[in-house]
Amino acid sequence: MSIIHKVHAREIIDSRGNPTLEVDMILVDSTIGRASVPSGASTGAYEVIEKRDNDNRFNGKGVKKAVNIVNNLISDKLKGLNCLDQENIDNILIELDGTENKSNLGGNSILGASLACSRAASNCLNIPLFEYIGKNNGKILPIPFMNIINGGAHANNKLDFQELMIVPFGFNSFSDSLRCGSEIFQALKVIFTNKNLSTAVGDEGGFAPDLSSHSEAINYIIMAIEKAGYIPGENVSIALDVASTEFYKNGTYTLDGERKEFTSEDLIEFLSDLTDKYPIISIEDGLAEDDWAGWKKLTSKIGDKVQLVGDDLFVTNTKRLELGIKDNIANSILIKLNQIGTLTETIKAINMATAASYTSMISHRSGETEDNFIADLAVATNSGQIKAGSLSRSDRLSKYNQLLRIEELLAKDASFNNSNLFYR
Ligand code: 2PG
Ligand code: MG
Repeated sequence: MSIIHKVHAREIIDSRGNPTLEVDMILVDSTIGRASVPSGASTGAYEVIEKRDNDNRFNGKGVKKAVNIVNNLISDKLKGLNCLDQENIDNILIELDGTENKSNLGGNSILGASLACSRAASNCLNIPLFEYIGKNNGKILPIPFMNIINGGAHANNKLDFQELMIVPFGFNSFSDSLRCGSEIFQALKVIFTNKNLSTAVGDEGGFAPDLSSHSEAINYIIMAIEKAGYIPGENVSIALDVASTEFYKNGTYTLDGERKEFTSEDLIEFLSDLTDKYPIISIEDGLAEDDWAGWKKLTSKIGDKVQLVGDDLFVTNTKRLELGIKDNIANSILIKLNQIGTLTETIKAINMATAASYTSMISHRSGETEDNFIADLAVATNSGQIKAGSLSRSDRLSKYNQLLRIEELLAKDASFNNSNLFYR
């Protein structure tokens, strides 16, 4: 029943109009598990490597080579194995690739097969994915971190910070929290319309108007929270993804939006001031992936009151996370399946974080598909936090909508427990 018959991939199109991989794992009893692979814009240097064609199709971004690898090499290797043994399948994929950064088969080929395997397993057992992955222990619906103003590499405005998020934490259920997010999003739209600011959206479905500074953007968010009838800092807080690696060069952070060049110390001061002024509970990639000394200072300065999330810094990699934990760097890890390439390694990173009292936030990529795998992953691992973009665009809402279904399914067993959101 749970024996793999074949693995089949195809090239599909992602939310930015670029090709990506969709993989079907077909079992001998004809059960199919399907998964697709997301793709980042502000990718960290230490992420696994995507296999792209680099030819004349799709500006070089085609994934026919990856399709071929899945349909031949990977399919041949996995045929006859049991899809219920996820760790074994993932280890075989890792060995078959044989490189540290998965550049041989490509992180996308490997991840597609790995995720399709867990879907095939849950379909074959006829249980929901979150129950299968979480071995029935996943009960916590995550707090959504919703990116309602997009900047950086995700929009063509002047904001250097990539994401300004609302965090509706003070609610009894995920659905109430989502409703709050939606109401704030609509309030912000009215505010921008009245100010003659653009309400066109960026890659993650958040507004992307031209604003003159980060403070101005945050002030608009606060206005929207209040206009929607909520209380900033009481039940809705603010989170940032600075994505600072994007504007870090030769030891200098250049923030066009602030018309200034910052040293590491200047940026720490700037971020620290923002957290004094505004109800900011979480800052992701406040400093660049290679600025470990800066990270150490930032953590000792505000790490006891603000969640400091390592994205490009840790790249869902236990080796980098382990170094960070030893060095007291950050206090939280962003979890992206395609940064590391298999489900097993992803779960290990979450477990390592939890064991060290670091929080974990399950994350989408800026290039997404309709696949809502991360919603199930967030509940399965009781991570308690998810970031899946704004309140528009179906590639973003597919994750939040899946969480509504899971909440309904878990019914009274579901908890929307924000106890791991220490920093507020
Ligand atoms: C990030 C992500 C997702 P990207 O930096 O956290 O929001 O962006 O997928 O472009 O790396
Ligand atoms: Mg990030």
